[in-house]
Amino acid sequence: MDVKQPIPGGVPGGDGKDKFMKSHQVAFYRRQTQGPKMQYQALLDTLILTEKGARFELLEPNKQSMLYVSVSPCKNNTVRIVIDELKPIKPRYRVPDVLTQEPKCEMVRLEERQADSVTLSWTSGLYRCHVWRLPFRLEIQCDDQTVMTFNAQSKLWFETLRERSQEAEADTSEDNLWRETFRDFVDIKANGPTSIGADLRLHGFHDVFGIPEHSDSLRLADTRDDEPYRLYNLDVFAYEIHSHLSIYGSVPLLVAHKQDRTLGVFWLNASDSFVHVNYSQEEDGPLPHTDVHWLSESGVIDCMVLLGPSPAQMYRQYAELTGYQTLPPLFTLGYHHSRWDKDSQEEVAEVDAGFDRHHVPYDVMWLDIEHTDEKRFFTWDPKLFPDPAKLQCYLEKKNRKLVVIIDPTIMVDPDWSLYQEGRDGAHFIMDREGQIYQGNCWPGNSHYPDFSNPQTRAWYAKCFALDRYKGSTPSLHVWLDMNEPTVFSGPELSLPKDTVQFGGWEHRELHNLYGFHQHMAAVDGLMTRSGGSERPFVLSRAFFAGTQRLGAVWTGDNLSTWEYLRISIPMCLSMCVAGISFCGADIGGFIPEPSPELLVRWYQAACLQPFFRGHSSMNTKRREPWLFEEEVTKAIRSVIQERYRLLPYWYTLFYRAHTSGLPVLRPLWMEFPHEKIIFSMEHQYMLGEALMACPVTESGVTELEVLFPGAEQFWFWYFSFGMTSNRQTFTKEA
Ligand code: NBV
Repeated sequence: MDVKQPIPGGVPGGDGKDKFMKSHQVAFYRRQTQGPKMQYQALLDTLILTEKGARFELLEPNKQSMLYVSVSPCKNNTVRIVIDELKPIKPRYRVPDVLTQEPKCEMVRLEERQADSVTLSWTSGLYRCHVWRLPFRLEIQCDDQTVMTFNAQSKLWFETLRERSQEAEADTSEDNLWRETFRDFVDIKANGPTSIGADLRLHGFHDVFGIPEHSDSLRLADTRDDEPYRLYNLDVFAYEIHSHLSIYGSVPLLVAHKQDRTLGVFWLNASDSFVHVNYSQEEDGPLPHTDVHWLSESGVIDCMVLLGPSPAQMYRQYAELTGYQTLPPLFTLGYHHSRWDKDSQEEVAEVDAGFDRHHVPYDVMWLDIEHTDEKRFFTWDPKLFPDPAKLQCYLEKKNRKLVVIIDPTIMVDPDWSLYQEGRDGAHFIMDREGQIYQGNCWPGNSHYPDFSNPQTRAWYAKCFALDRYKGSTPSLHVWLDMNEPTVFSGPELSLPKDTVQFGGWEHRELHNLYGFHQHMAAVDGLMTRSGGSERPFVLSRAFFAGTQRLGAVWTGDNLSTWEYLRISIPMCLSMCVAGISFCGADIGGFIPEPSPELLVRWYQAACLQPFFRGHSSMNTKRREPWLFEEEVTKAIRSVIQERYRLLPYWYTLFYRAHTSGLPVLRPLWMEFPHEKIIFSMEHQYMLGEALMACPVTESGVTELEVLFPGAEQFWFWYFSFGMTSNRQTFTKEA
């Protein structure tokens, strides 16, 4: 591969891989998985009923640590389980800004009290909760059937805060609780060990999904002999395929499905987290189950169980907690043309004209980092873009928009007003010694705005105002990249966990919120810019639960191979399963060169994904649709035209997602919840309830066998409207 620029994560299969941690290299993961089993005991005598549900104490006899559990049945069939320290030496971090409102609780009744358990009920007795004393277990039952058991495997783990000890930093062993090293990086834990964990048994379920972002199958794999799924936003260029390591975004929502119920487990925690999935095996008995084990580096246990029972009810429950899909402006559902290159504004206008000349419809032109003045974001390269407003007006006359990239990094340049404002306004993240943290990224030495600070978000939002962002016009929209965030010089190419953010919290507590908070600020900025009259468009690489209410995401730096085309489908489906409908992958692969056949097949597949953008690295040949043989151009043109024909349908699906919470792309089980055979299918999927997609993702293939679910259903072939039989082969030429 010809790579002219330094590639931060290394090249695939190259030295990039060991830049990122495997679970066994992470101290809190080792402690929890290799440590002793904790025998927590529920002190049932302490049980009280409040307007927030039931509350009781927990004791771990050997450690004498006291915790409390609160169980809150909420309106809409959601049960929230919170576990925290009874008397912490200081408060533990609770994830802000993700829940759109405090869930409203139902009145709980104490149904029965026995020596070893209590039974609680709510909603006219349909749901019940049993709490067992020793070992502590918490079961949710519906109509006398157990749906979920919390702590079924006694994996509950809670490292309570302690005073800093003298031996803390002196000890350099691997087991030191206050200090951890990875490669040359030293992480000093100001609060010592703070990790938490818990297991949940999902009864009757044998298919679980969600917890993006991973480049893996739609149905989550059993991790018994494998890496757990990690949720820790990282910039992983050319990420490996079929891996459970983390990449750019995280949504801690796992969705389980069986014929008569869809259930969600929402683990509200923004620190480094792992998830183990174990499907029951034959020897475990006739009723299948799935054990899910969550482990997080810090915070509290805040776990919401969404009881469905239908997929639509489960998505309504999730949307009520974290927000509904934003309704994107219509133009954003059209085709986007992007390229990382050094084009001038004349050259950009020339590319735009090419689309018209070649009759390829498109709506949005994109500019990557080279458009800036030496990577000072919110500026323009004076030579390449002497009059950026002129370019935007030129595009706007054709009703087209411009999107520019904004990385979170602010170049350390004492002569630059934005830098001065950030520094003087105390808007940057600090290092553990109390100095402004300095890391290396595209601008060179950079500072990182602390978007967790509401004042910093307000300041950043103002940077998008038309009179402040020189050269911007109302038709300019935004692309947020590198917001995991990326630090070329940092551990795992990111911010050190011991840097310090708003309120004195260590970055480790809220790492996965960094991009989400920047996304919030940018959306707010564009909203304010239009006085609330226009819906903004902001694409972000990093994401978290709740991102669906802000904008779009994409799957980052993929490669131009058939495997990456194939994996783009389960990757997008998994995002949709986790509530983020506006997602897509770089068409053709970011790098290196797709063959013409791959490129055409990629357009065809991407046309059936929500965010439809061609993008490529500057280290590749240009890919404007007319730069290929006539038949390739023709095929690409016809796919893009097809997309525009379907635009009203896309827009309607987004409106539905916006009002009901149901994802736009749906695994087959969402539409055909009773047909077991299709539960793990990822190659065929539904676009809303009316279209089924089955793209070609292999070289040389022109025929596909398609399964038509729904015994009573009539299916029509989209291209001819002819009726189909139940299992049929279709021919689709490239
Ligand atoms: O800004 C340059 C690229 C961008 O084109 C790409 O889409 C992002 O995912 N960016 C990453 C930084 C460098 C990648 C090697």
